[in-house]
Amino acid sequence: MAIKYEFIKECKQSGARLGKLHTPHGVIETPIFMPVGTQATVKAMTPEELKDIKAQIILSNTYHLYLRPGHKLIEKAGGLHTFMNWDRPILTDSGGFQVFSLGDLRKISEEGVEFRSHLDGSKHFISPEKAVEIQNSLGSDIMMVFDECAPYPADRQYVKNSLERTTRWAKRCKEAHKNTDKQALFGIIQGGMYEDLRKQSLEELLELDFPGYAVGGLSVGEPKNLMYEVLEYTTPFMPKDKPRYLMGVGSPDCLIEGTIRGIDMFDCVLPTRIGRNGTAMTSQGKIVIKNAIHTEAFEALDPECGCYTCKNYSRAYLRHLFKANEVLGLRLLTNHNLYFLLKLMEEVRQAIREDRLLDYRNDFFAKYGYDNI
Ligand code: PRF
Ligand code: ZN
Repeated sequence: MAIKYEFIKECKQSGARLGKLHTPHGVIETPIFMPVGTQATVKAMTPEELKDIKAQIILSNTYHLYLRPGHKLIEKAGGLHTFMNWDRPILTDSGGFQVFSLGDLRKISEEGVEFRSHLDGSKHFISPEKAVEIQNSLGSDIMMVFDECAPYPADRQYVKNSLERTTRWAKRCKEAHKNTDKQALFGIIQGGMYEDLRKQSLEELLELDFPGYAVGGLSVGEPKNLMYEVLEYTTPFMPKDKPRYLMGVGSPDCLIEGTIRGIDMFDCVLPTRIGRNGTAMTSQGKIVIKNAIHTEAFEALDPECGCYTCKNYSRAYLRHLFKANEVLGLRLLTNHNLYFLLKLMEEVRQAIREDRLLDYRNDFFAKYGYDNI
């Protein structure tokens, strides 16, 4: 077994879970936020900087690395950890979600997905077996099955067919996966916004006995309350002794609400993406650094933040960097946003430890503003 989930306790106030995930590259404290390093780099951050802000695990993408530089090259380099100089855990997404996002550029069949590269238009085919082969070459600690994420909205029959195919693909992924002692393969629950279909998906996947389960197909354009509802009727049936991962979700409110509903792992491009375009998440809500109001603001981005950016630079300086298109500006905002979310999750874990996560949530939203980003 590549990984082991150690359940520590449940928050008496909220039911949220505190745990530890043991992986071949170290232990992760859960609930956790995973910064996204799509192309074998968390944009604008060195691995040392990621360690300084206490990132415990990062996510990377099968689809992108397969197209460029190619998984065989990364295998030759000694695997993704060595290639990118990151010695902590890595989770790779299967490419399913990225390929399905290509729209007209792809064709789905039972065998797999044929698609054209977003880089040069060349033709490719990814099957469940291929997605596993690529992830085996990359050597990630946690691999994801090749799934189909249904769009929102989608009718029941479409979602049912799609989840049933996802189950068949999950089975093929499991059969193709040989490196089970070094790499854990997680199943992905689909089923859209239909309660019975979520249950069906989970039951089918449980029979395949994966070491961890993700909830996919959420944060695809549905209202947040609908996403919370889906979690409420899905997570109670997920195994208590295995990690639960909510894919592609990472706004502060969703991290807290997801944790309250029993999720252990999250990932999202949000903090890094908005950081690069000049938006900061702070304890008082979001700040758009280019706004004129910050021209002469010589105070920190977030007076309550202990990150490198907030300890050393003013809003006025950061605004200047963004106005002048200086690369340091986006490095500093990325650093701050990731620190902010990682710190938020540390506080969430502490609140679970002390059985006060609902109080923590209410205090957080009173200051941050609910649904602010
Ligand atoms: N499947 C996979 N990756 C994902 C998703 C999914 O459903 C989502 C949904 N928000 C994000 N990333 N494989
Ligand atoms: Zn900061």
